[in-house]
Amino acid sequence: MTFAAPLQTLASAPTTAAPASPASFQHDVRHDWTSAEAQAIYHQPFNDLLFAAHLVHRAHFKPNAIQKSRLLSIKTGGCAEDCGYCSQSAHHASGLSASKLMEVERVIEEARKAKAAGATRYCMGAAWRSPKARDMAQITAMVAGVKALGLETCMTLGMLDDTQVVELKSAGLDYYNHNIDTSKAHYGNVITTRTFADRLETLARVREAGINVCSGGIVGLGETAADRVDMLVTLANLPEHPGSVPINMLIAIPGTPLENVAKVDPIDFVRTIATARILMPKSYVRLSAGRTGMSDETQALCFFAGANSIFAGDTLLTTDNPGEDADSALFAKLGLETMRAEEHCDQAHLRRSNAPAEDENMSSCREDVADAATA
Ligand code: SAM
Ligand code: DTB
Ligand code: SF4
Repeated sequence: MTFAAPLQTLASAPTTAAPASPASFQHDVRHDWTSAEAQAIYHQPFNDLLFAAHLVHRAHFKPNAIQKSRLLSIKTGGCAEDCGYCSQSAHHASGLSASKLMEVERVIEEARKAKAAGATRYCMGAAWRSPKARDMAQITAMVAGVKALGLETCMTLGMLDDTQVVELKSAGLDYYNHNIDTSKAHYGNVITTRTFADRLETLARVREAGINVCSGGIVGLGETAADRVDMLVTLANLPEHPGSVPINMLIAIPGTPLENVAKVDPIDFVRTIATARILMPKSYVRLSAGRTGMSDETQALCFFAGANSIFAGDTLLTTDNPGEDADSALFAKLGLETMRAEEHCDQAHLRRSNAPAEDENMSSCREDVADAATA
C-alpha cells in the first residue's frame, strides 16, 4: 500500500485520494479552516469520512483508550439565562427545583468516589450566568480539594471576569468548560440573554490565564448541518484548539422551548464527531450528553470516528447517563480500555504543537499523579 496524500486531500476528496501516512498527520494543526472546506469534509461519503477521521485519530491517540470524566452539579437550577435546551433555566417550567451551592466537603467526598470508580477528571458545574465574588472562596477550595485527590479538575460556572480566571488558575484548575453550543448564526434562536461574542470572550480570558479550554456544543437544537459545521470551524479557528471538545446530543427536556424539536439522525451525529476529529486532530473529542438515547452501534461509530472521552457515571448534571455497568459492558464488547491519568497527561502534552519529548509541564503533571497515587 502507498501512503502519500496529505491530510487535506484525504479529508476533502477521499474517493480518489490514496490513504495518507500517519506520520504526515503529526503537525497538521490548522487554525485557518474555511467553512467550505469543512462542509466538504462533513458531507463526503460516510465511509470516506470515517476512514479519514479514524486515520487522524490513530496518528495522535491510542485508538482503543477512552478518557473518563465525572460530572457533579454543585449548584442546581434557578439560572438567570434562557438557554432553550436547559432544564436549569428559571425561564422554563422544567419542574426542577433550585438548590444552593454545595458544601466543599461534600464535593470532595463525591470526587473521591468518582476517582475510585476510575475517573481521571472531575467536572463541577453550576447553573449560573457567572459566579459572584462571594462564591469564589468556596469554589477555589473545591478545586484545591479535588486536585489534592490526584484528579484533573474542570469547572463550568458561566462567564468569568479577569479576576476570576486568575483565582481559578491559582487554585489549580486544569480545565474550564464553556460551550459555544451552536453556530454564530443559530445562536440567537436558542439563547437571548447572552451573545456568542460573550462566550468567545470568556474562552479568551480562560486561555490567556493558562487554563485548558474545554469547549464544544450541542447537536439537535434545530440547527442545519451547515450550522453544525460552522460551530466546529469556530472552535478549530480559535488561537489554540480546545483541549477537550464535548459534543452533546440534545436531551430534550419537557417544559423547555426545545422539548419537541426534531431528532437528529445518528449518522449526522457521527458525521459531526468525525469532522471535529479532522478539524482538531489533537483535541480530546468527548461523546457527551445523550448517550442514554444512543444504541451501542452509534456509540461504537462515534469512537471509530475519533471520540475518545466520555462522561461516566449514572448522572450528568440533572439528567441520566448510562452508568458504570452499561459502560463496562460496552467497553468489553468493543475492546476499549479506560485511559489512565498519566497517559492522559502525556497525551495532553503531545497536543501542544512542536512540543519536545519531555518538558517541565509534563514532568510536573506526572508528579501530581504519582503524589496522589501514593497519598
Ligand atoms: N451554566 C454554565 C454554562 O452554561 O456554561 C455551566 C453548565 S451548562 C449546563 C453546560 C453545558 O451543558 C451547556 O453549555 C450545554 O452545552 C450542555 N447542556 C445543557 N443542557 C443540555 C441538554 N438538555 N442536552 C444536551 N446538552 C446540554
Ligand atoms: C458538556 O458539554 N456537557 C456536560 C458538561 N459539559 C458540563 C453537561 C451535559 C448536561 C446535560 C443535561 C443535564 O444533565 O442537565
Ligand atoms: Fe444556565 Fe448554563 Fe443552563 Fe444556560 S446552560 S440555563 S447558563 S445552567
